[in-house]
Amino acid sequence: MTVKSLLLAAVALLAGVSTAPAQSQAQFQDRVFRVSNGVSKEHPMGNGLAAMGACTLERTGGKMRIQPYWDGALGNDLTATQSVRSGTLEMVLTSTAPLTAIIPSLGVFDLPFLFDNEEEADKVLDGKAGDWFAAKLPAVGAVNLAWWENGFRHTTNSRHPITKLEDFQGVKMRVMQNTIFIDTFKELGSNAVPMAFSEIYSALETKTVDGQENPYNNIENMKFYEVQKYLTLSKHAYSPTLVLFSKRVWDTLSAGEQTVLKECAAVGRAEQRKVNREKSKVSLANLKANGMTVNEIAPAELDRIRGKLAVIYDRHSATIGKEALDLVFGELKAIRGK
Ligand code: TF8
Repeated sequence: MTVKSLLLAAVALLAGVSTAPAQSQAQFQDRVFRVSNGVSKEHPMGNGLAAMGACTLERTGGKMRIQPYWDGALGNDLTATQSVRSGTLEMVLTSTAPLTAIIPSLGVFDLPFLFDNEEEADKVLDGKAGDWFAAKLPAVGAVNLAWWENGFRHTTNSRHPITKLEDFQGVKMRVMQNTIFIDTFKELGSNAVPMAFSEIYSALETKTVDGQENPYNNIENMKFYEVQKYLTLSKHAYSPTLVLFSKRVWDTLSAGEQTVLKECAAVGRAEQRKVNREKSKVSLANLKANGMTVNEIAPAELDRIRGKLAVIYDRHSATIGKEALDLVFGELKAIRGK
């Protein structure tokens, strides 16, 4: 290199540094990403998407917009996921459970009483286990931008308070379209009816089913309290939420755009989880205020229920696969120290 070319390179470098914001924004195109949600806009998913959207706007000089659609307007968890996979929709927020027919290993998260608390879920999902599951998605046409949460699930019904194992007997329960959930409620003696989320309210109203199970925020958000009298704090499962982006669309984005989406999905995650947890307590109080009778299950009864459901782990371990099970249980062991 001559002295002159060295000087030129140095000047270019300096110029590059000083004009960095303008230059880096040149890598962003005007883009609108539609996001499908099964819930309505007051749900903490809305807070998460608002934070994510503000982040993408700010980072791209107003070029990349996140446009949420609510109340299943673009489909339910499963159908919107199919649209994302085929590239006709950019994004979906979905629970993992409806996707186990596509990725069976995700079924590990449906095992009853897997997580004890949110800290465990966060550590597993934000660590190497979460990364391992996310790495399964591109092969089926999706990129997971981050793990958000639907949350711990509880049981409602219109027949009677569920305080013991026998109370599940004969109750017609709507469950997610997922073999582990179907099997779990059958094992408890309920009549498990798989159904899309958007159909629950009218199924409860017409008594096609007696009950359903979902996090408090969803029970309030969907106004299930209008058609359900009893809420049992069963905390029997935790639903992670995938922030899925269409792989077909993803591959048309610049590396810079992809980075912004991933980083802003993490910003959204912090907000979504925070609000979800705060709002959860408020929702429980609101459900009571709206006339629901709320009961806990005594620890000894909960042990009986857990004992009865141990068989679910055995029956589904082959489908979930040893690698996924070892990974998640290994992480949980490390977290719990036993
Ligand atoms: C269910 C799920 C759904 C959520 C929601 C659409 O019961 O919990 O409520 O995935 O975000 O189907």
